[in-house]
Amino acid sequence: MVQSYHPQTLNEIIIQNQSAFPYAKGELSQLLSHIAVAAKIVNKKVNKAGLVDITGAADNVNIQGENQQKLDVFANNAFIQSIKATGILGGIASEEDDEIVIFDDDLSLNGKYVLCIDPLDGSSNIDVNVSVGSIFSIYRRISTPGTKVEIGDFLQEGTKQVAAGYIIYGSSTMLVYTTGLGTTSFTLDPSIGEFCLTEKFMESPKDGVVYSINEGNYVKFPQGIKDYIKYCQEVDKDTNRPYSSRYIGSLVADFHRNLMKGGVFIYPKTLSNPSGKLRLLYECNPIAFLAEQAGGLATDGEGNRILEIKPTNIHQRVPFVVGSKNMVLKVEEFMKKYK
Ligand code: P6P
Repeated sequence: MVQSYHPQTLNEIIIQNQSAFPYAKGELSQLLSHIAVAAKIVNKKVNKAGLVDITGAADNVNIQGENQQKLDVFANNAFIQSIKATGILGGIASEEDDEIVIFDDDLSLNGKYVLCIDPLDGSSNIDVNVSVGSIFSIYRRISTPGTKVEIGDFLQEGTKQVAAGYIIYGSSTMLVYTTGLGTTSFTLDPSIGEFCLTEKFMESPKDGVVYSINEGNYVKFPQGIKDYIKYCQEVDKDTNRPYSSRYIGSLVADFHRNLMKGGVFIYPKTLSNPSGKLRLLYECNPIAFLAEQAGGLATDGEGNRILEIKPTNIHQRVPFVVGSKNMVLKVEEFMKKYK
């Protein structure tokens, strides 16, 4: 008897869910499908990075003052071109573009959504073959359809996201997304070119034994963070301490491991960077949405829920504490002592 292989694909799951989505009428499903197409295009390049002349800097610098890696530029173009083709999106705020990218063709002017994206997060790891990722966040526009989207369409609180997700280009390529109905993961099956369902309604462990932070910045951390790191390193059999320190330097990879196994990721404010490093619109908000949908928490380390922060500019940075609920609460406990 020949076994039939029919995995549930991303498109099937999106369509199943779209009926539960108040105003999708298929547009959101199309948007997510086009994001998946762009992800497959990026995946193909990322997997060959060492073989073709695509690694290394693209000898220009982005607004963050960071060397744009060639794959950054390629990934940015891949997502913009693939998503613009849908005519559903009015524009994009990207880590790689100083200003919002407005689509002014007739179809896109009536687009109901806008996208915030980090097309290739952790790109400095590309040359050393460490997992990198793409992170996206989708909002309904609040400006009048039929006109060009405006900056206000992008500066909405994270609670207004209609969908968010990431692709992790690792030992396997996975897409993890949410539309507010739980966090769902898919794994790319290269033999059929489809993202196939891996896990529905992911539940992040409430506790974990991994803390992720760049301890190279230790001397610049707030005292509460220093105290928390020492807490993680103290011996306490009842609470499985000392914990393990795991830090890849690629947000998507660090977050994905902690989402699956439990753990807390911390990129706090420091003396030199009082707003931290990570960007609210296209790193912290989408990751926070996914974390909360999986039972986790995401704050700025000072009791403010990431998703409730009102953005003031598209490249705004915020301090970021995200992951297992009880571990985020413990970080907050230490930080509160010095509030
Ligand atoms: P640091 C990558 O540049 C990134 O934006 C995240 O992916 C990652 O978590 C963080 O920066 C790493 O920053 O300062 O520890 O190298």
